[in-house]
Amino acid sequence: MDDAIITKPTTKTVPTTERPRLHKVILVNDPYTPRQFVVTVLKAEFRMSEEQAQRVMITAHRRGVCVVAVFTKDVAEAKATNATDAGRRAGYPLLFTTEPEE
Ligand code: TYC
Repeated sequence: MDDAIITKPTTKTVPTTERPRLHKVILVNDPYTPRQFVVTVLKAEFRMSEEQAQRVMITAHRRGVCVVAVFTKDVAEAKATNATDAGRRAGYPLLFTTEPEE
């Protein structure tokens, strides 16, 4: 008797769970917003310590921009908008932008 073993072709699915791309929040320098105001906004919106906020502020002041933190797209955009609005309400041109991480 022909005991043929029938093997079904199997396809293996390799799980490829890609993490969502993170987005950077970038602080942009300007000549008008007071340094301490920038520090206050960084502390309030990004939960930074005084020291961290000072470092980020002075880096943007010297180099033109500084990455503040990375978040998912929605969170990065919401935080950048909130922080920019805080400056706007106080009459300053303070600007936070976002861009996707490489
Ligand atoms: N350049 C501003 C000043 O000299 C301070 C400042 C720093 C403003 C960083 C914006 O993103 C900024 N008063």
